[in-house]
Amino acid sequence: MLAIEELKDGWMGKAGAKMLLIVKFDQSIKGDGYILKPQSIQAATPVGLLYGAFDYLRRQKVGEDLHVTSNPSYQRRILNHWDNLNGTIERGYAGSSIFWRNEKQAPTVTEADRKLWREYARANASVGINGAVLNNVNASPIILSDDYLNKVKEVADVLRPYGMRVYLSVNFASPMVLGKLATADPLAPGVINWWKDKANEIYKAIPDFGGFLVKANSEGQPGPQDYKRTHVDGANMLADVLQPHGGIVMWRAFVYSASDKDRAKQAYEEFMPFDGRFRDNVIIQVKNGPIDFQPREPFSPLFGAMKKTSVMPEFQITKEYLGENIHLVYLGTLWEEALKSDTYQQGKGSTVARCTDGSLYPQQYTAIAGVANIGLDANWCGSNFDQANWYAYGRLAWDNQLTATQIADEWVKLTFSPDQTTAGDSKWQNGFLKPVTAMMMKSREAMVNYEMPLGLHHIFAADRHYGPGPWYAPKKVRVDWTPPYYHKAGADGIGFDRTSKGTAAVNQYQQTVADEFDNLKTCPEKYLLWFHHLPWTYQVASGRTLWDEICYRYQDGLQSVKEFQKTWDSLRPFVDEQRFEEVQSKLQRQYHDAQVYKDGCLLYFQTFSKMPFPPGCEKPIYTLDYLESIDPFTMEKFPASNGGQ
Ligand code: BDP
Repeated sequence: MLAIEELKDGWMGKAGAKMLLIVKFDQSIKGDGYILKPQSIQAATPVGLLYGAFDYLRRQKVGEDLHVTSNPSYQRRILNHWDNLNGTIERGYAGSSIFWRNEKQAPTVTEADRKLWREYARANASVGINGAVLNNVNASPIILSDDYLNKVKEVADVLRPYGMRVYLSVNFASPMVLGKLATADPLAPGVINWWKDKANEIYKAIPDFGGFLVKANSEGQPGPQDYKRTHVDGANMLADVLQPHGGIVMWRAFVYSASDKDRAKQAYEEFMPFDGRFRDNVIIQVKNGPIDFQPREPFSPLFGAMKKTSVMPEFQITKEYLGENIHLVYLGTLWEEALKSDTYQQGKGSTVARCTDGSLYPQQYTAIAGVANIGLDANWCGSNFDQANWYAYGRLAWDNQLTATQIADEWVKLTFSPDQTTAGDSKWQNGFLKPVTAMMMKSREAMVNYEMPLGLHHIFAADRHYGPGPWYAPKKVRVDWTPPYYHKAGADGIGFDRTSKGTAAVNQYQQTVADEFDNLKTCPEKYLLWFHHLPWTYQVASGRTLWDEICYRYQDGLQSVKEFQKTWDSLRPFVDEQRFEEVQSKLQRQYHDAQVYKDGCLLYFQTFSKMPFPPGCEKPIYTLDYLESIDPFTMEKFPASNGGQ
């Protein structure tokens, strides 16, 4: 187990030679960065040495240059665990929580827990992740009770040697539930004192505690608005109590109300008026897209627009909307696309990455969050290929300029090549590495095509967010939780008009970007139906009608999964039987589901377009009646994922 302590006694590097480990500042080193040379690692901090040692090992194995200076893009590289205190995980597909289990009395800690947390911390340190929020954003106030804080301290003690800090999600009404106060009004002196005492108590036990993550006035969670106060009042109050201890508040911008207002516009409308009013130790945590972790979204207009407020991106590693632990979808490409999106807020090149890592706007703290996909499964993530997403998140959090291709290449080498020689062996490279990375690189686009191409979004059946449900619109469900609200399919066409003539969501972007999205001629086809409502006969770039193009995209997505199956089948000689079969059976299921998606969406949209399937688009094998009859909640044809193996 490589941890900071062990490095103190020296560390054996290449060919068993003792490495020179130097903790000394150098101008080229930033934060926990390091300088590698074949015989030495230099860092300004002990944890920097640890990261250097892991990078050294990685480079040795994948055969990369051992001369490098590497600095982190973000100071705080955090996992958000959506773990409930009863051990379940919101949107978790890899079994139960590694931190919590259903316990009637005070939560316990065993040696086995500590061992697992050490492995977890080590895996995180190996990719540079240095923080973990231990509980769900839909937070139980109980997390701040003495018993639970004792356990949080235990976790913090295990994670510390690996350079990781713990953070907690807090429930805004905690002073009422735990402290029995009559209010949680952030301006009430009693409430402020309650939080102060709580912060003192936490820092006494955990001196390097990272801070709070808050989901307030969102999806039924309590917040300052319950007392006619604002996000600024709430966030700054918590920031003030954490400030003397060096803690931060990550305040989420994921807010939208049950109204017929365009959901994509709401976070911007709610937060922009407060730009410049948050304390320096508040960071607004913004999901990459304006709605919710869809297979594809344009970037959130808040990036770069909040010029006087610290902002951090939130990615979702767990695949809530991308096939859970069943579909093979590599997210490196999605995050690279998000980070490289150009906001134009300070002219060309103002990418989301640069708007959040401190290089365009001064930020006292920089941070990035990924909603974890980790559980008690033997493979941690519920599927072999989902480990690649944990890995890719960590790598991008460390270096937001890396490419998805490079990360996939590294991961495949580190995960599947038996040794260094094999990684450099051309038979292995051509026979395994190339086809697998090609499949990973194509996988997200394939899913976009078979689920919701051309900018369509949120056409999932019910709250499970797995199967298709373009028709799903029960009267009792909030309209902005139903797919017809998003696709707006009708006799006149399909798509959400967010142009300047529609909801004008485009106007939340900087002018250059707003114009690009607003104009049909320049709007990237991948966002076409996100921003425009178009007739079925509209001619797209390929020269086809919109209807035909939609059909071909679904067909193409399905076809890609068939190819993934063929590719994987040909790789049997290179993989152990267990992993081979696990991936093979998941791909079979993915193909089945892609077929259901294609048939469900096309048959439903056809009831409006009234146009035939074009040549080359295979006829559906299911009927619309049958697909609509599947209970969207129990999802009998979409059984629960096999977490907890
Ligand atoms: C949505 C999830 C929900 C989360 C929410 C959030 O469906 O379970 O609680 O996001 O981010 O994607 O708070």
